Amino acid sequence: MTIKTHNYQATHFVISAPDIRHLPEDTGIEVAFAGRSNAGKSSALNALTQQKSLARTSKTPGRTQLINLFEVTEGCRVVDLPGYGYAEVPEAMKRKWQAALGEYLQKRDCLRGLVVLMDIRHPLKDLDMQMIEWAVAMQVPVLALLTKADKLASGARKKQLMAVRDALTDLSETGDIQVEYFSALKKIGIDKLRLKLDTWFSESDAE
Ligand SMILES: Nc1nc2c(ncn2[C@@H]2O[C@H](COP(=O)(O)OP(=O)(O)OP(=O)(O)O)[C@@H](O)[C@H]2O)c(=O)[nH]1
Ligand SMILES: [Mg+2]
Repeated sequence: MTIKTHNYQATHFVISAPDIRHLPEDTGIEVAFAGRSNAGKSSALNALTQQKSLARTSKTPGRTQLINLFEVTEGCRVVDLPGYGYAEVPEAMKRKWQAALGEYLQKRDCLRGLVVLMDIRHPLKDLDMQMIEWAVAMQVPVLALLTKADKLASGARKKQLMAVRDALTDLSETGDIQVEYFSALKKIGIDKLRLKLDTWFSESDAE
């Protein structure tokens, strides 16, 4: 398989959708960014695309409540999913966007890779595990990014990476899971993210 390099800087916004019925046709390839509220999904997308405000970031968790879809190149899209697990939002609102998230993950056929973002200081919460287990069950490959790595000194950072890899060893036997650390702020791990996306976009091209 040859891996095609994509120009992520050319990524542009397509649509914000409340649910999958409002998304464009389910063809081509999509890679979704999922994670708890405030984990750094939108920041990672901006770092990837070298655009300051392609995806909206916020200090207030729960900012991204819609499925935000961006096109890298024709047929290759990245998706900023609503954050999960934030307690301080009204119950009805939480249910609505959690439902949109679940529906996207289960029904969107063109989903070919899942980037699960977790704050390096608080990784592998219940909902993160559920997300990764779900992806393994659906045979969707996972790139787990330990975000805000700049918040830890390099020793602690490596230790945390090893601990997360260790905790995912069993799941890695059945699933395709890679774990790396990442910082949108200090631009750490962006090459690995880019390479993974290039791989996923190329693999599906060949089908
Ligand atoms: N220090 C540091 N802070 C970061 C990094 N990435 C994101 N942040 C901060 O973390 C907060 C949340 O970032 P977002 O990218 O908005 O997080 P999100 O996962 O999209 O959040 P929701 O849209 O609410 O689900 C913001 O205040 C960011 O500035 C990073 O690499 N380092
Ligand atoms: Mg966001």
